[in-house]
Amino acid sequence: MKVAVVGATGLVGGEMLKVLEERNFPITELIPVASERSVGKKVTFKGQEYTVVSFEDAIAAKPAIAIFSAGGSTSLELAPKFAEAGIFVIDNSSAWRMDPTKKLVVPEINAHTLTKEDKIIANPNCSTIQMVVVLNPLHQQYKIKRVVVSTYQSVTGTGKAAVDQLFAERKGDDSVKKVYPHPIDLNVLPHIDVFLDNGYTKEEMKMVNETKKIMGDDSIAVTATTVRIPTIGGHSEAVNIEFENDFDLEEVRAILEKAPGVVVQDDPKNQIYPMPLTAHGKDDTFVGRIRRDESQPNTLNLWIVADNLRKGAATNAVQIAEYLNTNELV
Ligand code: A2P
Ligand code: 11C
Repeated sequence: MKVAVVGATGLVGGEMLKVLEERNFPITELIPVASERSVGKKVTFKGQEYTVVSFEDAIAAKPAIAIFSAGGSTSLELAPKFAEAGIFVIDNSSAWRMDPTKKLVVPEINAHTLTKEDKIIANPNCSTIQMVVVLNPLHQQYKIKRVVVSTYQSVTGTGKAAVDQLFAERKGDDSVKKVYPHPIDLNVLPHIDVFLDNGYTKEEMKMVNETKKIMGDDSIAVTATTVRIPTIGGHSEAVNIEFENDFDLEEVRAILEKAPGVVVQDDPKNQIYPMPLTAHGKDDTFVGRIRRDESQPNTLNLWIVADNLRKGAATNAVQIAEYLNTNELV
């Protein structure tokens, strides 16, 4: 199968190439695409060099699937052009996520809703994906009423320039472009994406709205505070979940141990709990610190960590491509 990766020179694009290779996706030809300024550059895939081409050349090469991670405005402009040419687009930007005509897919939860007609498929925001893979199996059993989440997010979520800013600050080098309004090293910014009129950030509202759409239940109340911290390994989340029904902690643990894509790391006596350092480079979502909220009934606290470039972006997108392939939709 011919596969185009649009944004192949970016942080998520690079991770897409690694994940496609590691999971042995059946690619016959890789078509890397980036902006005009990168056309002619080389990217490496399965030990072979591929030349970056323009989007026009990519469409002319007729890939079956194009995985996009090139920002919202590029996606708004280019995804329809690929789709009109009959190419399935799996888009990692926020451009199409809340469009009622587009599916917002986390394969463990709702890939079964996909059809051959879904030519543009939206990949959710990283902080949403890792939360819903844990919430969904618990929702099936106990019905979630309300979720209160606080995040601790990696600078890799902002892109290459942010990683450069963090390491430059650490070395005392003031010459790099600043992508954050304040220093990020030795600091914590309660600010991810732009502020909206309601006082929340766009990242916070993505967690609210995308969760309801993916889980197919508008009754789930979600409130979020999203925070950038100086780490690169992945996003962490402290999540407080209130259910309609009471739960048994051992049963919660058993449900999560069986949940697809979820790994339980919960042995506090031996200092075992999820961390960005240990989640880095992994495809799974890690959950620990599983405990009852003793301040009110039917309420659980837990801690979720995943590599935001992996399950939060590239891995989820490649899993959607795998679903299209194994279910003969493509
Ligand atoms: P380029 O490297 O040529 O700028 P990141 O978020 O890590 O900065 O990556 C963004 C990715 O999106 C890069 O691969 C970037 O290419 C790509 N990109 C940006 N604008 C366009 C565009 N108009 N068409 C195709 N790819 C684009
Ligand atoms: C961050 N969650 O960590 C963002 C990055 O909507 O896909 C991904 C933005 C998105 O900054």
